[in-house]
Amino acid sequence: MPYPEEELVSILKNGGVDFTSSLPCEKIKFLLELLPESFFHVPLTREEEGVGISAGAALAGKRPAMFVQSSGIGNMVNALLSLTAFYTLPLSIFISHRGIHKEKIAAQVPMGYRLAGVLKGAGISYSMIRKQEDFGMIKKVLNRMYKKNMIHAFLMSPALWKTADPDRQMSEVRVRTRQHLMKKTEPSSKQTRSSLSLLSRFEILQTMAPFITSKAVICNLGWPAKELFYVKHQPSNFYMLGSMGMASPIGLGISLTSTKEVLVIDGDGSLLMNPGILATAAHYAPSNLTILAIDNSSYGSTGDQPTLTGSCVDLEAVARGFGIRNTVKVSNKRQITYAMKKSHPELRFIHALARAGNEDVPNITLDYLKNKKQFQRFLKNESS
Ligand SMILES: Cc1ncc(C[n+]2csc(CCOP(=O)(O)OP(=O)(O)O)c2C)c(N)n1
Repeated sequence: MPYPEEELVSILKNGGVDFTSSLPCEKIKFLLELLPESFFHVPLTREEEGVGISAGAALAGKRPAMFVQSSGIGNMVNALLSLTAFYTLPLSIFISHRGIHKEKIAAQVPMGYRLAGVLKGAGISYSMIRKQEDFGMIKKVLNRMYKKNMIHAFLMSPALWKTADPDRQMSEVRVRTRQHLMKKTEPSSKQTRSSLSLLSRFEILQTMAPFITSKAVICNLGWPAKELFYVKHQPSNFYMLGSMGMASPIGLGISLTSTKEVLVIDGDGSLLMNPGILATAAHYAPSNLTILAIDNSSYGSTGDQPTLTGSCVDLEAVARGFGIRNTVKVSNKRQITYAMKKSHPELRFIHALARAGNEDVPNITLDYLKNKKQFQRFLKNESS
């Protein structure tokens, strides 16, 4: 009996899908690993860009399919309506439907529960795929929607996947995908990552921890938040649980309205999703703001799928290009300690190179509304 991911890929091939793009969700990590070797596949930096890329491919006669998390639909709706639907172009969207089945991340619930309503409101047809037997209808729907130039969404329940099966290690496929991406372009920094023995995200957080006391710390969603909570919880830490790409915007908002020293701990995947924030931050250049990007060249929280910082993007150069003048690249404990200790008379961007991998730490036990309250209390007490 093939894994459901393998069966789905074969249905898509038979259904004529010939162009794919994706932005990861942990629940479909095994499915995502099959895409590059089965189809032409574009790894995305933001779900919305996939709508545009798919529209271009459809104009050129392709049958595009996208693979995204339910949260990503929120990033796509305008382009879906004013581009794909407006020009009657075909697009199938395979959605990892979060927030509805044994969900552990509370922030997935609001979008997950409203997803069907959002699609309905947008006039986008959809099918619920709750079990492997529901795969039977996919081919028929694909035939119809590609023929009629429609958008159709497939809402795939997490109940479909056996992600917890310990025998499932597709790391060879992942390594091949990463090597394929790496080959496309030379790394942009002179010193290649492979020549450095890099720290993990967890080790970087441990190194930084003594220097974040009493700072307003905005921590990126997913594994970074869990690791920071474990390494050093303090009432001035704000842990994101959702809204990927919003860590630096939240930090900028606080730095513009508070006298507190603000530290954003962002990730490469999240910054690539919303890089424009670096331009906005550079424009205001608040001296009380530090954006620290822990760049592990991967979407570490969803299964280590490679991001483009492993191939063509140098985030420090991006920050400089957007106008942030005070930037530094760090890749070992000494450099991190020095950067954290140093006073900074202007906005700064610290680019911390890291190796991939998460530390096995427990979930955050602090309720998110309590976290908000503690954090607001800290911000209110301007003198502390
Ligand atoms: C709009 C949206 N798309 C996808 C996701 C799923 N997701 C959660 S965390 C994450 C990876 C973040 O990667 P990065 O910023 O590089 O941080 P890392 O986990 O590697 O530390 C992804 C893709 C999401 N939460 N929201």
